[in-house]
Parts: sequence; C-alpha cells; structure tokens
Amino acid sequence: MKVQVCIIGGGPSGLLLSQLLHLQGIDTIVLEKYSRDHVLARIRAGVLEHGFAKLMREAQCGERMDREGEIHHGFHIAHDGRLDRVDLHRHSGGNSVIVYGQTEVTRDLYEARDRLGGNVVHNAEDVTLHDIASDAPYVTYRAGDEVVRIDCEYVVGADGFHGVSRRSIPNDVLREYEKVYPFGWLGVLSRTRPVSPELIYVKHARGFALCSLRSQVLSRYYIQVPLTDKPEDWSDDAFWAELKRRLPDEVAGRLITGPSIEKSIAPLRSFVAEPMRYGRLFLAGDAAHIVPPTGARGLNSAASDIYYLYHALIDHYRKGDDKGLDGYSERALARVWKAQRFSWWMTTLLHRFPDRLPYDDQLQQTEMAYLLSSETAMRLLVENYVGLPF
Ligand code: RFL
Ligand code: PHB
Repeated sequence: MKVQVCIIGGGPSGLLLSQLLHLQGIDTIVLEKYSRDHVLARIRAGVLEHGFAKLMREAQCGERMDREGEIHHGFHIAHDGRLDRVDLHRHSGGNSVIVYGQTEVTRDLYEARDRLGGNVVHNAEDVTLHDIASDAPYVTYRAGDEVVRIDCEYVVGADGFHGVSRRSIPNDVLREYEKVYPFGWLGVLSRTRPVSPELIYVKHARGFALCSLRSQVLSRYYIQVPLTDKPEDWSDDAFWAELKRRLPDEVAGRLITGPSIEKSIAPLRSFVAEPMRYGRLFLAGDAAHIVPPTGARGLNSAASDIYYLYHALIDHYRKGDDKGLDGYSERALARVWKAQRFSWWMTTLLHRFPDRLPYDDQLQQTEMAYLLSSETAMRLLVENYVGLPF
C-alpha cells in the first residue's frame, strides 16, 4: 500500500492531522496500536484553548464541541482558606477557554474520519519505521499473522510518550530534556454536580487539588499523591475525605460526592525531545513533549504542532515549498518550550514538594501573593493559560 503521509498514533494529534490533510486532498493512513474502545476509555484533558478549537472547526469536527462544550471566562485559586478568581476574559482582552473532554474530542475526530472514509487501522501491532533518513521511507505493522507494508513520502510520529517513533531517531541525533516530579495526580470522575461552575486550583499544606468538570452533571477531581500510591490504595470515601480537607470550608461544605466512574494516577513529568524532525519523520504532540497537567497545556501544545505541520505539508504538496517542513522543528519547539515554562511554573506555584526548604515555602507564598496583587503578574498567567498565539 502507498500513501503520501503515514501517521502513527490514533490519539487526538494523529486523528486531527489526518482529518485536516484529507480535507486538502492529501492521502493519509493512521496506525493505532489499540482498539477504538480502548482509546476512548482514557480520561485525560479537559481544557481546550481557542487555537485548538479553531483547528477542530477547520477540520469540520467542531459542531458538538461548540454545542456541548462550556466556555469558561475564569477559574479560581484556593489558598490559605481563601478563594481568588482569575479573570481570563478581563486579563486577556476578551479571551476564554472551552471545557470539553479529550475523550469527546477524540470521539468526534473518529466519527469525522468515518464520515470521510478515512483510513484508520486499529490493533496495529509492532509498528516499525524503516529508512526514514532516505527519500523512500516505509512503515510496517502486524495484523494477526500478516505483516503489512506502507510506503509513504512522510511519516508523522503522533504515538504519544511511549510510542516507537521518537525511538527511531538515532541516539546521537536525539536530545532529551526531562524532569520527573516527586508526586502524581490521583484523578476521579464522578456523575455528580460539580462543586463549582468554574475550575478551582487548590494550593494546600496537604498537597495540591483540582476541582474540574466535564459538564454540569459530570465532575473531575484530582489530588496530589506520592508516587508510591496506587489507585487501589484509595477507596472513594478516602478520596472524598482527603479532597474535602484541602478545600476551603465553604467549598468543602457544598461538595457532592458519589461513586467514582474512573480512578487513576498520572505521574507528573516534563519532557522535550529535540529535534522534532529527522529525515522524513516528523514528531507531534506527546511523542515529542510532555508537561505536567497543571497548566492544561498538553493537548493544546499538540495542537500547535499539528497546525505547523499541516501548513508545512500543504505548502509542500501545493506549491513545492519546503520552508515549512525545514523550519518545523525549530518553530514547533519555540512554542513547546514556552508551554514547558508555564506548566513548570504553575506546578511549582501550587504543589507541595516533599524535599522543599523553609526558604522554598516562603518563595512559594511570595509568588502567590505577588500574583494576586499585581495586574502584570496576573496578565502573564492568563496570557499563557488561554494559549499563546500559534
Ligand atoms: P496520545 O493521546 O498519547 O495519543 C497517542 C496514540 O498513539 C498510540 N500509540 C501507538 N500507535 C501505534 N504504534 C505504537 N507503537 C503506539 N504507541 C502508542 C496510543 O495508543 C495513542 O492512542 O498523544 P497525542 O495525540 O499527542 O495527545 C496528547 C494528549 O493526550 C495529552 O497532551 C493531554 O492529555 C495532556 N493533558 C491535558 N492537556 C490539555 O491541553 N489540557 C488539559 O486539561 C489536560 N489535562 C492531560 C490532562 C493529561 C493527563 N494525563 C493523564 C497525563 C490531565 C491528565 C490527568
Ligand atoms: C481536567 O479537567 O482533566 C483538567 C483540567 C485542568 C487541568 C488539568 C486537567 O489543568
């Protein structure tokens, strides 16, 4: 089989790129390791920036997002028993974010791919990249006993942090920058009314917490836990009790609890791989970079990669202009590092670090006080949270 662009990974990055390219008459195949049900069972991001939403609309996948997603003009920061509001709308000059789950984004993208007859292969095992430094790369995968070969012009590695694409770049070319945080987030999804119509990020002496939502009947809560904890260690009752301890009294008093529908622990990590291009391989999304979820940047960073790559491929196929492809890595990384900086900053501001010094506590408190008293500091936060321009 021969296609123009072979995309590895059927998460939001891979599906969005294949949909956008298809609409421009560029031929793609998506190779996904797992079943569709498996991909759609993952609960991840909840906050989308406008740049991402715009791309979804351009991909003709924005209809349900615009109907069911909630526009949020602000969020809250809870600290020292108080609740302060961050006014996204005011400090960004009218911008906001959309609360719409990544699971729904992915579902909409799959449905759009089906509508156009897009080629998405599930349960593609042993995906292997070949000759990516040559002008004739190809990818093989196994379907049962059969090995299938896809010849292509370009390969896009959108196969997440644990994928194979990044590992196909030779060690003497690839540079990796990594920071692993000494804690994780225990997340619970429950069919209960959210405690607040807007998100609440909580800084507390017992550790960080986050009150988020998927809709007015579906809540998503997180608490910071040690890396050694397992989801089975936490009964629903223990989770709700710990969350309540970290919330200001007036918020804890109105928290509605219920059985968890999903419970999982995500370790917190910052990671960047450079370069994001090697020969005919282009990396996009979590395959190239990871952020701790505190700043809600992960999926949104993937969106700018897809935007740059999509336009670079159009320029190549339409005009024979390769400037976009040649500059892709540098351009994408410039924005990726800004998302890294912001996510690290939000994480440092709000979490309790086990090895911190009393000096670090003082700095953290000063940072919070400064943020809440300075319009300039607040604007910096908001500019990054609503998303820097692509
Ligand atoms: P994904 O979603 O990991 O998809 C990669 C796909 O590739 C497949 N795959 C392979 N396919 C073929 N062959 C192989 N060898 C393969 N290996 C893997 C996988 O099965 C998968 O389907 O990467 P993608 O598409 O780049 O998307 C990135 C986002 O998923 C991620 O950045 C966000 O979820 C991060 N994130 C958030 N981002 C936001 O922008 N806003 C948020 O509010 C937000 N909240 C979060 C988050 C991530 C979280 N976790 C669990 C880390 C909250 C949490 C808790
Ligand atoms: C979520 O709803 O899952 C969520 C929201 C905001 C974040 C991280 C996760 O910063």
